[in-house]
Amino acid sequence: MSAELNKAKIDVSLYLVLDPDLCGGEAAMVETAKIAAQNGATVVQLRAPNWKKGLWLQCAQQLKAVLAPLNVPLIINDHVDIALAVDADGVHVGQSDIPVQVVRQLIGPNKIVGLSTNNLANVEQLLTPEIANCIDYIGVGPVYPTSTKKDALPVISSAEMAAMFASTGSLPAVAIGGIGSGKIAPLIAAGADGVAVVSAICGQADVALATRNLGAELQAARAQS
Ligand code: TZP
Ligand code: MG
Repeated sequence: MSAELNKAKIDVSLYLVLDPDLCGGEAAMVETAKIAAQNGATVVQLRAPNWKKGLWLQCAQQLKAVLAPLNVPLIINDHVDIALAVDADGVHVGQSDIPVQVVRQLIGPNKIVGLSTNNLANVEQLLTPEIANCIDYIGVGPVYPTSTKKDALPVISSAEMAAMFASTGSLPAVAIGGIGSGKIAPLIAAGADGVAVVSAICGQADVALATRNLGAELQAARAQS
């Protein structure tokens, strides 16, 4: 499968990464995902680094039930077994997780595989056909300081970020880290295909409004660049 074909598999425009603590618990998190998906989020990832697998499975099932009717893909962070168990749309891994070739082998050709990158070398390593054909999009971050991920890597400089986006070819690239109101335009100008957010949606008093505002800012940034 070529990277060109992969491109159609996911719209990374407004990518919500869930955080159960920021959302205020599991039930509130599922509701947050639903409202965000109804108001413009184009993809939702379940990410819960501290959870036991039982809770992962239970919540992933609930998320699948609310997101599938809205045609918004559900991506599972790290855990291929959970993704397979609930027939999720894909898996997202980091540089030190299961290699993307193995994820692809396990999850099959039709699911979405995403990979986090933090520097130009990470992106350049993906450009061999063997690896590029295993992934459908990359995350690029952190692009701004964030307090949501305690072990976040160093913030990527504007110059390196632009070089990373320029190197991805047709592979969709979504920026992540510290993105909120007023922060989107420079990322789109630098070449990002979309923005991934946690705290700009999770825990917001009005999730629908927060999501719509981010979507409007994204559209405005695209119109300008
Ligand atoms: N990966 C890199 S930064 C980050 C993740 C999961 C957290 C982003 O959270 P926020 O609240 O959007 O800054
Ligand atoms: Mg990971």
